[in-house]
Amino acid sequence: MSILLTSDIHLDPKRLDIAKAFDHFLATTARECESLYLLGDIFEAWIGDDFSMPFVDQIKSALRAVSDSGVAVYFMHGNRDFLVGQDFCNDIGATLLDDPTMLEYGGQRILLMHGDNLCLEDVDYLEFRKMARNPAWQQQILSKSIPERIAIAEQMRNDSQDAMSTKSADIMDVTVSEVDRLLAKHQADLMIHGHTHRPNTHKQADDKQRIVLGDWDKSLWYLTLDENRDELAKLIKQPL
Ligand code: LP5
Ligand code: MN
Repeated sequence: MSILLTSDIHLDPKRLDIAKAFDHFLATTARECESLYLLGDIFEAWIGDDFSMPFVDQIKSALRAVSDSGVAVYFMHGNRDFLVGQDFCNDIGATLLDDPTMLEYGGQRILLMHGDNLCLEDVDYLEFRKMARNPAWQQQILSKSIPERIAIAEQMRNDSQDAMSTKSADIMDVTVSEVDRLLAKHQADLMIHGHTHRPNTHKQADDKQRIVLGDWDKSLWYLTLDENRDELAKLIKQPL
C-alpha cells in the first residue's frame, strides 16, 4: 500500500471550494493508502484546539473517519497552524510529528519537513518563528480569550503581508545549502517539504533529491510513495 503526503491546504471558511475538495479527497484517495502525512499549513490559521466552529468540526470528523478506517494519520505543524496541539490530534486520531521527521520507506531514507526552517535568508521570519514556537509564549497566547486571539492572528497576518511585500522571491525560497546540509546530516536520500508553494522536483548534492509539495489554491497537490512502482515518488496535481 502507498503513502500519501500533502501540505499547504490552507483550509479557510472563506474558501469552501478548497474545503469541499479536501473533504472529497479524505473520503476517496486518502482511504486507499496505509498512511496520510499532513505536512503543515493544513489550516489557514489555528488559534488553539479549544476554538471550535462548524467548519472546523466538519474537517475534524472527516479526518477522524480516515483514521477510523485504518489509515495512520500524521500531522506536522506549519507556520499557520503551529498552535495545533495534542487535543486536536487525539480528536482526529493522528500522531503529531516533529519537524523534521525521518520516514524509512521503499529502501529510502526520506526527510519530512514543513519547509519554513529551510529559508535561512528570511531572518525576520525566523525571529518570528522562534517566538511563536516558544512554549511559554504559546501558553500566554492560549490563555487569552478567543476574540483576543482572533485579533492577534489578524494582526499577524497583516504584519506578515506587509513584511512579505518588501521581501524578494529569493529570500522566501529555501536555502539550497541548508537542504544539502540536512540531507547529509540525516543521511537521507530524499527530502519532502511544502511551505514555499513552488511544487517541483530538485536534484540536490550527492545525487539526493528534494520534492516540494504544492498549495491547494487553484489545484490540489499531493505526493504518493509506492514501493511497488518503478518510480517511488509521484507528485500529483488535480483540478480543485
Ligand atoms: O504564511 P505566509 O506564507 O503568508 O508567510 C510566511 C511568513 N509569515 C508567517 C506569519 C503568519 O502568516 C502569521 C499568521 C499565523 C496565523 C495563526 C497564528 C495564530 C497564533 C496566535 C494567535 C492566537 O509565518 C513570512 C515569510 C513567508 O512565509 C515566506 O517564507 O516571509 O514571514 C513573515 O512575513 C514574518 C515577518 O517577517 C515578521 C513578523 C510579522 C508578525 C509579527 C507578529 C506581531 C504580533 C502582534 C501581536 C502580539
Ligand atoms: Mn507554510
